[in-house]
Amino acid sequence: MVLDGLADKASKILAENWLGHFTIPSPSLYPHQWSWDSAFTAIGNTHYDVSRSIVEIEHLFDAQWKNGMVPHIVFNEKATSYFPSPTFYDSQKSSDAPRHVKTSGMTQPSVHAIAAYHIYQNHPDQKEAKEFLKRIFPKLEKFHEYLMTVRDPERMGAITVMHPWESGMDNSPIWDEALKRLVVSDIPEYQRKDLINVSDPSQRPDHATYDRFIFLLLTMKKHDYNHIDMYDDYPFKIKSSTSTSLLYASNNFMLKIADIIDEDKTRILDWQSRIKKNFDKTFCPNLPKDPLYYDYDLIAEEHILKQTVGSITPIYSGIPSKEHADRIVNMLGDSKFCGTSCHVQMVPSTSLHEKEYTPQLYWRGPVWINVNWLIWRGLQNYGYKEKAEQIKEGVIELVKEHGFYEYYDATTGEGYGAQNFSWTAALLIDMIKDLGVGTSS
Ligand code: 2M8
Repeated sequence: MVLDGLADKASKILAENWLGHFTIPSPSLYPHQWSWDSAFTAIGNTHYDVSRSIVEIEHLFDAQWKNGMVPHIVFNEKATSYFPSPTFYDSQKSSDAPRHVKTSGMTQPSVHAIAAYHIYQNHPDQKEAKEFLKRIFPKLEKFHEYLMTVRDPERMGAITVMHPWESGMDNSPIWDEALKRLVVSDIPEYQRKDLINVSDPSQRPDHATYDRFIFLLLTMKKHDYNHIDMYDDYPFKIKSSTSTSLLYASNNFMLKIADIIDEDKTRILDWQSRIKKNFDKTFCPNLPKDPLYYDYDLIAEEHILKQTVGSITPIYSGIPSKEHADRIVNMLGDSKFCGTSCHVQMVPSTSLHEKEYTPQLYWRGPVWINVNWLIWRGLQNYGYKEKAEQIKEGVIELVKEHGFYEYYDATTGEGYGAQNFSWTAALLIDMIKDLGVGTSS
């Protein structure tokens, strides 16, 4: 079948990007292990080589910090084609950082429990799968505890991202105002490598934005990556609806895992009630008029009213009531979310009606496969079969017609950014196989 052929092609890309202990997101642009990329890739690999999925997740968690943080990058010592380098980060200034491997000093969304559950479900040997769950469960719980404490000292049941890179949606207009507010100083000269390793550098973040990314990194470094000590005076603190709802979804998978391996669920249940109780209050300020979710800027003390894919992703978590989900799904029919006006009916990274919308620019318009995979599963969970199918068909069409790109122009379907991109390949496989594992509630 054509689709099986496409899935096989995707699995070859994953095999090519596999370095023995982890999968690089792409050969050119991203030569290290990235945290949420690894989880998405592990999900796809469960259909072809589940042992690779286990090695991938365990390699990432082998670099977990003593305080529980899972770093967003685990460096591949042999690779020199990415900036910021391990030396630039110098994250071992923190006594929490591991000593046997170099990592970045910040984190990314917690989607690894989702991957762990997929590994269990798709593993041919349940005994081996349970052994893996027993090894990984305490590490996952420690990571989630880190997020619920260090990244939520306010106890709002909402995760603070302290750098756009922590959101995974780096260049989204969500961060624009907060970045503009920064008083940037003392940045040494640095050489960006992303601009050399991509076919069209104008699709990457501009220099002023990159200076701000580096400034925030250096601010963390000045504080030895001690996010507790720096928190009060730190200049960029955003409560993220996507990071928070993904933690909630991951916790739901942790509850399933705890049942399988007979672990205590008390703490997880407590986190879940804290997140759920506050979620709409924190992230949905214009209910009942507007059902979309918006991040909250702790420093400006206001919501960031930009309509982006992050306004929709919480549908994956199962947090919205059915009635609320109905209203979100109705909005997906609107042209601003590519209801009818685009090449494929998938959710663009930024609404077509926002002034920042740019069809080719990194997280500011194009369609990304990972967030659409989350929305696809969320739609399935609520029973919106037809809309879910449109998204799946969109992913298949994009890959079939244009190749395995990092992101795609929503209006033309053209692929941009890195080629042979791992999570595009991995999540396409999962969508084609569609074993229905992604139900989080
Ligand atoms: C992009 O982020 C990195 C920084 O972490 C970069 O632009 O250099 C984002 O798309 C992020 O979500 C992703 O994890 C990473 C690797 O694919 O690339």
